[in-house]
Amino acid sequence: MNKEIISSILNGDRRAIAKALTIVESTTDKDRALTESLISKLFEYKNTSTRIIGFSGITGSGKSSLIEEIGKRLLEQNKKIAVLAIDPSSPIHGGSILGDKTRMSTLSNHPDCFVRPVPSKFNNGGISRSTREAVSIFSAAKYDYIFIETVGVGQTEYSVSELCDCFVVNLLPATGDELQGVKKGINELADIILINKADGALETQANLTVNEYKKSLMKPIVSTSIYAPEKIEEIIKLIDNFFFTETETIKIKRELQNQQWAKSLVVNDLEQIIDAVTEKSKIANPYHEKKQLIEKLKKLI
Ligand SMILES: Nc1nc2c(ncn2[C@@H]2O[C@H](COP(=O)(O)OP(=O)(O)O)[C@@H](O)[C@H]2O)c(=O)[nH]1
Ligand SMILES: [Mg+2]
Repeated sequence: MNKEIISSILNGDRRAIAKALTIVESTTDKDRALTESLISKLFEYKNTSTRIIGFSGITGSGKSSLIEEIGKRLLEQNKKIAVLAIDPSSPIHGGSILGDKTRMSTLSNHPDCFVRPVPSKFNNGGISRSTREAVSIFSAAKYDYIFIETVGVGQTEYSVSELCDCFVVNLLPATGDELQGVKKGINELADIILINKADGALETQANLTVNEYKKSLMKPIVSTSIYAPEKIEEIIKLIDNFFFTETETIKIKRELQNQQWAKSLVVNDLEQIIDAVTEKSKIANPYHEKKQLIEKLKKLI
């Protein structure tokens, strides 16, 4: 079965891709084993020219709308696009996963584009446990761009930046006091910063925000609006430019990300073994029994 699904994915077959995504999201033992053989094989076919772009910002800042506009132009360049839309706030706001799909209606209905809402129950700090695996599937299927849309809430930004080549942070025009400072973390992590909704009444404020942030941020920063095609073009140019000038940085980033990924796989497996060992033991004194548990573990590994 695996051989068949692998060749179908390599040929870009949508049904095979959907099936593989379901397998990697599943937590059953059987699917975990399948995931391992599937992804380790697909990894050999990883397309190094696939651009992985993290897109973070608060809910309602216009991430999905911007990805739709950027994506539409990339489709005109005959690119294949995948969007992994992860929204940890969806259980609270309800229907925001559906919202993502409607905001990206062109992309959702285009044969060269695959929009995958990631159910929030799989989220861990805004990042799905299986996001790396999903990226590997789209990369092997020769998608040119993979957008990972997440809600930026502190820790999430670190997690997304560990998955992508280029990290875009989407902010809104700031007012008064907010202009004074921008989170240090954003400056460190972002590769490109957007101030969105620079239209109508907010346009002046957006431009002021850009100028103010430029004083303290050393990253490309532009105001943008989904209603301004030239601004969307500008974002695409910034992304292109990033990939042309930062080739070496991206290479190093990917090596570190693979190390991190391998580490998390080991941690996951170890955790399962540790669970099995501790669950079977009657623990009277945790400190006393720690050594014995470690001995048992050593035998198992
Ligand atoms: N005025 C204006 N509204 C926008 C812009 N981008 C998005 N919106 C609106 O902001 C709302 C939230 O957009 P959405 O893309 O769902 O935000 P997300 O939660 O960050 O994905 C929607 O009503 C959009 O139509 C923009 O550039 N200008
Ligand atoms: Mg969205």
